[in-house]
Amino acid sequence: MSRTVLVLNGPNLDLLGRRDPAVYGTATLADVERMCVEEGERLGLAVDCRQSNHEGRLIDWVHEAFEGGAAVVANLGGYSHTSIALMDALAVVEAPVVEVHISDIHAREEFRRHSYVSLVADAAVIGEGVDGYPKALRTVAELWDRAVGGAD
Ligand code: CA2
Repeated sequence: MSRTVLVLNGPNLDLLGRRDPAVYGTATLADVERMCVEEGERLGLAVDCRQSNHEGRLIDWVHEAFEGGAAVVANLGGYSHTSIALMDALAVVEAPVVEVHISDIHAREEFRRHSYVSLVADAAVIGEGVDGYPKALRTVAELWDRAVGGAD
């Protein structure tokens, strides 16, 4: 059975590499998506990358992952800190859900330290720059392998 992972990037992440390099680095979103597809090829995962600045669209994509049995790697940007609706959507995904943040949200402003996504994700990769995305995909593969192993 082919394994699909939706890599979801939320608001403002389309600006990656174009502002704030001291916090978010110089890689663009296109660079990040390429890294994810390449890591997926190494891992035997079909990687589908999407970005939106709109909460409802992100929720629809999480529902799509739920319906299709796909895993989710999610950097939901500012919505991580505010969106109970996205948390509720992610909570029903049965395949692995791994949260990513490029910066170390726990070492920044107080309002970034809480993440609703963390409450429902199976794992998180935080503060490792854009290398956190391929790492999150490796984590998805491990969680999936472990789940299959556990079912035997
Ligand atoms: O560290 C992360 O990955 C964040 O999820 C990025 C979000 C921020 O709201 C979270 O607290 C932490 C926002 C991304 C803003 O993206 C920009 C990227 C480049 C230039 C300007 C904004």
